[in-house]
Amino acid sequence: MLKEEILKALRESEGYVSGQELCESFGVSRTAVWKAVTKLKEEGYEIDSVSNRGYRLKTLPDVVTEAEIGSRLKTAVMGRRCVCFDRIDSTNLQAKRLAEEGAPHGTLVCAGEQTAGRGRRGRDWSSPPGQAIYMSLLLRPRIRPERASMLTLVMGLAAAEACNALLLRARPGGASGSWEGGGPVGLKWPNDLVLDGRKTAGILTEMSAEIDCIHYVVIGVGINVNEKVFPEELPQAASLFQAAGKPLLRAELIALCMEYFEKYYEEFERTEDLRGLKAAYEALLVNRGRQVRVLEPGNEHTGTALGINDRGELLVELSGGRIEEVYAGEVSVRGVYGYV
Ligand code: BT5
Repeated sequence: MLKEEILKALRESEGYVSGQELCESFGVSRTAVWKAVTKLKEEGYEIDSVSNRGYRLKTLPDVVTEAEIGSRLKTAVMGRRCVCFDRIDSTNLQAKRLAEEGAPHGTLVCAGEQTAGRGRRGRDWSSPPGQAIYMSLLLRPRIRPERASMLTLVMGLAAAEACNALLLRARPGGASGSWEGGGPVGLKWPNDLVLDGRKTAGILTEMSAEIDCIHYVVIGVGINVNEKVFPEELPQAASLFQAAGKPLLRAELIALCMEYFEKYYEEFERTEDLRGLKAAYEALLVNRGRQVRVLEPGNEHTGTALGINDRGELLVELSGGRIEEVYAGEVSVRGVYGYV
């Protein structure tokens, strides 16, 4: 889309970009360029236009719009169709509505605020405006329904890697280095991203299926990005801002999530399990080597988390040495001393 291409060109250039240059690179008229720039201004971008010099982007606003995300995407499929809302009940609900209307594999729904953000099993997801990411990705995987829960882990890994990549860029010295031990954002099996022992993101995967065939899967991700403080009722929440010490651009993180997810999803599709991603997942698994409480209804017990198997089940060593495979659907896992 022209608007996205122009936004990208302006963002990537140091100074002014002439209207002529934009016309030539995209093979369009001056009027078309002018119209696209006007639309960008209407969306809140501050763009200087100076005759004889051209256009210049004055600031990089933290907006979650189709143009902002589209201009940053490097994927072939994931997020290529993208719909953004200032406010919606829940991006998962909206993605499901779009799915019922036939929206394609890879459709991404984002919102600036959710009025009915949801966690798992009817819990709430706190979704105030302007600071966090609320997004849902629609997939139409050709896999057996019982394998779909692994997609939560694929997204968890992708989102954690994306957060770590963004935090690396935010460090003095930028993205040239690398994190020791994977990065500050880890994974708490099965669906949380964790920073300093607190929850920085959660994932809710939902599915419409028949017994032997999936209609669609919606993977919802909520990431706390720029919150400086959290309300009292969320003592175990953390934001990426708290780690970076400065505000981050949500659209940049959304695009990174799509990029990592596309890569990992291809790997998952190849084997229809997690054998190719297990090592990367375990490298970020904060439960690893720790005592965990397995909250199985009617059978609470403790053990040591060892890692995951190819199906994404948590391997827990019990006191007698027996290794239990914990399936996410049945139980919750908590640290013995707290949330992790
Ligand atoms: C989750 O549930 O962690 C899944 C959250 C998924 C949210 C996304 S946002 C986009 C998409 N649209 C939706 O409507 N949902 C998805 P669960 O493991 O059940 O954790 C929920 C619990 O986390 C709550 O009971 C709170 O204790 C806590 N919580 C709620 N909001 C939080 C926040 N913003 N940050 C950290 N913790 C939070």
